[in-house]
Amino acid sequence: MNASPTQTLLRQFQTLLLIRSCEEQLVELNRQGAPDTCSSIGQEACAVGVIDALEARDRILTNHRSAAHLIARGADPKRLFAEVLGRVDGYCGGHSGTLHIAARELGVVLTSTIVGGELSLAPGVALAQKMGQGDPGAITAVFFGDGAACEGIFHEALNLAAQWQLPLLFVCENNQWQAYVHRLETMADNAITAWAEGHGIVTESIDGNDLEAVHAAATRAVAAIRADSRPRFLELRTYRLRGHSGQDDQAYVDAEELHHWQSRDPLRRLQQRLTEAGQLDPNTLEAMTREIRSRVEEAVAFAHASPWPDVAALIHPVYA
Ligand SMILES: Cc1ncc(C[n+]2csc(CCOP(=O)(O)OP(=O)(O)O)c2C)c(N)n1
Ligand SMILES: [Mg+2]
Repeated sequence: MNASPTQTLLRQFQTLLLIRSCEEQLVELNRQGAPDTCSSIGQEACAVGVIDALEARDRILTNHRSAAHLIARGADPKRLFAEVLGRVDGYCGGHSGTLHIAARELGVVLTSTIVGGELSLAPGVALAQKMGQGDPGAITAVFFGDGAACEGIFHEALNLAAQWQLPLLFVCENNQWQAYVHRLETMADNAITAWAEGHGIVTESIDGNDLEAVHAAATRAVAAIRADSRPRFLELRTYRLRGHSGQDDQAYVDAEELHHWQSRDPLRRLQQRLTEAGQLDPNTLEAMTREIRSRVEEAVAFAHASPWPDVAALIHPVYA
């Protein structure tokens, strides 16, 4: 039986909460000595809105803020945390840490910590699909940041995708920051979509903190790609509410700008919308939060209990 629109929205809200809770826990694990992570706190609606518009047959490439994309795709927090802690039960057997996770079973081909690395490989994955690899009609989605859009590889990827008519969805999470540099120091305000349109690609620029708007735009783009096997481009305007990585104190961030975006927090907005529509009451919210908290605690315990990889096996899946 198909889920009702309300059930779908509640499930999506729950995924936003799970992502937020997992990422806050990863920051805490880092504070306790685990490897550093780049969280996407404030950007969760981008991950859930787009990934919910994809199908299991589709492929995903992402960047250093991949935890949200992985969880939106159904990653098990236990295996995600085990990977971050370098344990055998992680998605890559503990070989990748936080910044390189690939998960074949989820169709996540790559997490690239080389900024723009995901853009260099995504046209190849989409070309393979076009040439008959994988399931018929499948497409590729590539997530990247506004900083990656300032690199030359961005234009190479757009050019090939347009010229070869690749089934590729470009998703730029424009979170206003490029590590410690504000994006307006490196690009004109509305440069991103103009650049993509210069390559002849149809674009949409969306409020990336509005889950329903992101999901609707992604659904339109995915349907269009499947119909004509041409790329589409989404710019999702959002904000990195936390620092670039784990323990960054954001001392360089303009307080007024941060407050402005905090008031547009995608979780609070969807919570308010559901509450006002009578679809979410405080008891349900509390039960959801409690369940997610215990899932995250179980995941931490699981990861800590998972064994370290055998040293002799460390070089096995290494090809270069
Ligand atoms: C090729 C390359 N240059 C520089 C870095 C260092 N670096 C890591 S993340 C980052 C910022 C990237 O900004 P953006 O693409 O907007 O992604 P965001 O971090 O905002 O999600 C930089 C410069 C890197 N990892 N790779
Ligand atoms: Mg950015």
